[in-house]
Amino acid sequence: MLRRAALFAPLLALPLLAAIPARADVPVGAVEILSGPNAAYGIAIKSGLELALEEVNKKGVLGGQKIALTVEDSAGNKDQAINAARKLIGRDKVVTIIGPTLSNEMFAVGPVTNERRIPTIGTSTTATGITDIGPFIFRTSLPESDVIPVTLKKAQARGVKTIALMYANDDAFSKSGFDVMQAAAQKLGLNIVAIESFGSKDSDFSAQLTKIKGLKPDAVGISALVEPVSGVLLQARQLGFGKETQFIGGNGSNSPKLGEIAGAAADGLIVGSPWFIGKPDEVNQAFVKAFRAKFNKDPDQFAAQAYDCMFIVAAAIDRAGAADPEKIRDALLKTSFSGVMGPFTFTPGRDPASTEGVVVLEMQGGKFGIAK
Ligand code: 1QQ
Repeated sequence: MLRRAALFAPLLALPLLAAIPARADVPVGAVEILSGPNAAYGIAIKSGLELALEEVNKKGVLGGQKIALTVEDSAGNKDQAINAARKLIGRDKVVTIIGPTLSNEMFAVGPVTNERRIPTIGTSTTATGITDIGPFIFRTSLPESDVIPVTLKKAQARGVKTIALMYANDDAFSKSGFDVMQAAAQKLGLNIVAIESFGSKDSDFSAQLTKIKGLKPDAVGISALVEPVSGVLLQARQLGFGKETQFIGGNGSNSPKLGEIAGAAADGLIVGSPWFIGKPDEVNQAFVKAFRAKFNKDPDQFAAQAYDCMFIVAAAIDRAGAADPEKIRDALLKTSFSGVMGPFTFTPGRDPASTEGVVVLEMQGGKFGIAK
C-alpha cells in the first residue's frame, strides 16, 4: 500500500497545478476560396498559411501559446464569405481574420468585421479602396495601382504603342484593375483603341475579340480572374491572334492555374508580381523548398503572400501582449518584418508601404519566368 501511495504521490500536486489557468490557444481565422472556379487562389493561400503556422507554433506566441487557425471556405461568394466571418467571430472567437481572397468579397466582409472591430487582413486583395473600408482593414498585397504601371511600362519598352482593354464588369477587382490599366496606359501615352467588357462567367468572347482583332492593337490588356482570362486567351488564339500581340494580365492572371487551363494559349502573357519563385535570397529559397516538401508542388504568389502574413500576425499578437483584437490592430500598424516578399511595413492607411521589388513575369510553357 505504501509503495502504491508513493507511486501516486505526484498526483497530490495536481490541485495546485489546476489553479494555474490552462494556456489556451489563440484563435485566428481565415476566409478563403476553397471550392468553385476560383479555388486555386484560396488553396494556395491556405497552404502558405499552414506552412508558416508550423514554424510559428514551434515557438508559439505570448510566451508559448499556439495559434489555432480555422480556415472557412467562402467559395468566392460574398454571402458565404460574410457567414464564414460571422462564424469565425461568434463561434471561434477569433482575434484576427486573414482574407477574404477576393476584393469582391472584402467589400462585403470588411464592413462587417470592421464593425466588430476584428483586424482583417487581405493577402490577395488588390482593388483600389480596400483599406478605406475602415480602420480594422489591412492588406499585405500590393494594390494593382502599384503593379500595373510597371507591367505596362515593360510592354511599352517592348514596342507597344496601341492597346485594347478588356475586363470583367461584375467583379470589383476586375473593374478596379481595368480603371488602373486605363489610367496607366494614358499616363504612358499609349493609344487605347478599344475597351470591351464581359461577365466573369461568360465563355464566349468572340464578339469583343473580333472587334479588337480588326483594330490590330499591339497589346491587349485583360483585367479579370483566371478562368475568364484563360477563356479569352484560348478564344483569341482560335481567332488568329498570334505572337505579334502582347497580352497583358493583372493579379488575377498571376496563378499557375492560367497555364493549366489555357496551356500554350497563355504563352507570352506578361503580368507584374511582387514575388517570384526564383528570388535568390535565403529566406525565399528555404520557403520554396519547405513548400515543395510539404505540398509536392511549387508555391505561387498567393502562397508566398499568405506565408508572410501568418508571421506578421504572430508578431503582432506578441507585440500586443494579449489575444486582444484592439491591441493586435495597433500592433499590426507597427509591423516591421522581412519575409519571402522582402522588407514589409504598413502605411498609416494599412496598405503595404514598399512598392519595390515588383517584377514582370512572362508565361511560357505553363510556367512564369522573368520577362525579358
Ligand atoms: C482581388 C485579386 C484577385 C486576383 C485575388 C485572387 O487581386 O480580388 O483583389
